[in-house]
Amino acid sequence: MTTDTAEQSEHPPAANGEHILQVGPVNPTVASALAEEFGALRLPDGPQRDAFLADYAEGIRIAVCSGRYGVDSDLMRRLPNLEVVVNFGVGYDATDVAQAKERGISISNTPDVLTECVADTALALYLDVLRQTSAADRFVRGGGWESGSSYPLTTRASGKKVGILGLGRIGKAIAARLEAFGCEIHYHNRRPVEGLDYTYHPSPSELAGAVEVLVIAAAGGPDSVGLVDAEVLAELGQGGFLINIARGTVVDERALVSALSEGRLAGAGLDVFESEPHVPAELRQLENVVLLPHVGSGTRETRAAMAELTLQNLRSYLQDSTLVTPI
Ligand code: 8YV
Repeated sequence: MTTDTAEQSEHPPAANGEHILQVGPVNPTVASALAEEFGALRLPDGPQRDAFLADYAEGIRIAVCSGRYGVDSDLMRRLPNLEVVVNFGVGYDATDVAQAKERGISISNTPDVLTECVADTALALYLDVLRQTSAADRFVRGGGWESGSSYPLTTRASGKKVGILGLGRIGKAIAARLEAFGCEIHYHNRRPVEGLDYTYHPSPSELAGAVEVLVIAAAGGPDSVGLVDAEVLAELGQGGFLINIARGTVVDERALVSALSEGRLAGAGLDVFESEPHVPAELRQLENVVLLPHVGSGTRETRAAMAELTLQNLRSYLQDSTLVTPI
């Protein structure tokens, strides 16, 4: 970096001398605090990125990002003095965790504060897919009812056998809600969870074979890519339903689209997709599929709590190099 380049840069240095970088769009409260309180730099997209990094990469110690954009392998490699990634969201699969571990870079996320809202979203999808409330709403709006037709019968939602793939904080909150619906809870996790009266299955396909509805609540990242594949979907079977509020990458999306299009699965409720915001055209045409734009945690209350926790992590790191909620 030459002094000339730095002086001519359109990106001013961090006002308070701290070297904080905002990566990608973040929650508006976090974005305002980053700009106004912390004088953070904002990583540009496109062709300006290289020039920006040439000017500023060496000085960056802290990156703040959302679960969606993260600090990927390439960007992390280009930030030689990065110490910490402060992630807005419980999921941090968009960040290169392996490289972070290797280089001793810490990561924080926002667990707990979003558990209830994400679990509520799973239940909203569960009820909608089985009872077809969105499709029935379209039927009323489209004049189907007034024209004298009856809406077709749907599937009972109470008392089902439901499998939870990933019985962590969010998985447990989903299970607790389903218990209130009289459902029998089965699950698969890397290890059985102590002290819970749910039925454990040693693999995703054994779980899928034992239940009528499979709910994915497993963390994203390299360990869970394609965990729900064609074989798991075949086990779930023609009468089975799939709900995903976790990450699109946990499901083989092509296999899911084929199973739904060919009638080998009864329906699906999806808040997440493999390559967001892209949603396969085939899915949009299916009446037995409910599609949400990744809004699991998207309430005013929860997003405010996530923003607060993100900023607490940042302030704590700046104060004494500790994180409130490290991963
Ligand atoms: C977040 C999520 O809103 O927390 C997560 O992992 O998937 C969402 O609830 C999203 O990550 C924010 O970018």
